[in-house]
Amino acid sequence: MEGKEEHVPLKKRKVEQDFTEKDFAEKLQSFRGFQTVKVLRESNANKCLFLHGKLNGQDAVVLLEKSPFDKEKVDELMNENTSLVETLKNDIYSTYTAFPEKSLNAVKATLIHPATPKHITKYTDQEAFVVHETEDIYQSVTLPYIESQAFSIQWVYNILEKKTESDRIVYEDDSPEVGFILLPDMKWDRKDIDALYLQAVVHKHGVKSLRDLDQSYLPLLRNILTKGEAAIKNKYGIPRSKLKVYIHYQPSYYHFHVHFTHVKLENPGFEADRAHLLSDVIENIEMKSDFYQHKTLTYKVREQDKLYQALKEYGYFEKEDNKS
Ligand code: M7G
Repeated sequence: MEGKEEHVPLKKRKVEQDFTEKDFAEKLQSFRGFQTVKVLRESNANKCLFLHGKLNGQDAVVLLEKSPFDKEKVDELMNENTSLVETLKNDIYSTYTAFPEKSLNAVKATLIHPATPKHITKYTDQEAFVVHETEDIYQSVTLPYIESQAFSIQWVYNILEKKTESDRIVYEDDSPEVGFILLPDMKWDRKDIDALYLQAVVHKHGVKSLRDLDQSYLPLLRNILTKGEAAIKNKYGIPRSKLKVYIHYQPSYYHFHVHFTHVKLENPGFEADRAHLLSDVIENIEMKSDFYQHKTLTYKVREQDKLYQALKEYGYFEKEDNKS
């Protein structure tokens, strides 16, 4: 693999001794003196490489991400300055390795320095596990875990009480039973319409997740879907057919909320094993009121998630892996 070949010599390279603290304090001009300790994560799909290294004797984390193409610069890309090396030719098909000029070929680099052990863990690839959460596992492990955790959701209450982000509200239905606040998600820059990402946070307290939903919540769910979509069409001109409206299970916080994203947004949150389309959820409950109390729900946990620890202590993985 090309990427790997490029990075091996880095590890072997000798640290340059003439790099002083003063040089670093002034401005980092290159990675001269950077000594790679470990590749923390590599993703071909996301075209990124996260490294732990030493810089100036201290721990550093470097996040390297290949930049997306800029469609405004197509003319600069498609000319004689981009050299080609042919890698395959077959009839009318040919492939090349293309070398565009430097400015069109940038890599975004984020440096955390000095990095703490927490930073190193945060960017380390963690082992993932698939959980088939039955009704019984939910009652025995997940529910007690949710109830025992003091999740900090002050930021949610701040939104609902209009203490923060009130100037960003796109739409509000203030009914305590079926009402919600629709506002931009923190992940959205609020500029790129193709990356639109809004969140509906319900006024009603006590609805933890998908697991709690039954037919008594149908008015709430239908209200969010129809009024949320209408508000987005009204404000941004984006129709239903361009929107993904879904709920995460497991969510990262247990106050009921719904995600609205543009169909073009390839966000990692919309994973087949975590996103449940709101329209499907409504239909499932219409067919069977207690569908989500009984349904086995499948999702992924990572080894440093507290839920992973709780499942492990319960012996879930041992039983699961002995089934096959
Ligand atoms: P989730 O489905 O619980 O989990 O979504 P995820 O974070 O793994 O997707 C929570 C959503 O809340 C995420 O999309 C966050 O970006 C968003 N979010 C988190 N915080 C702390 C804030 C905040 O303070 N303001 C806003 N507007 N969104 C937030």
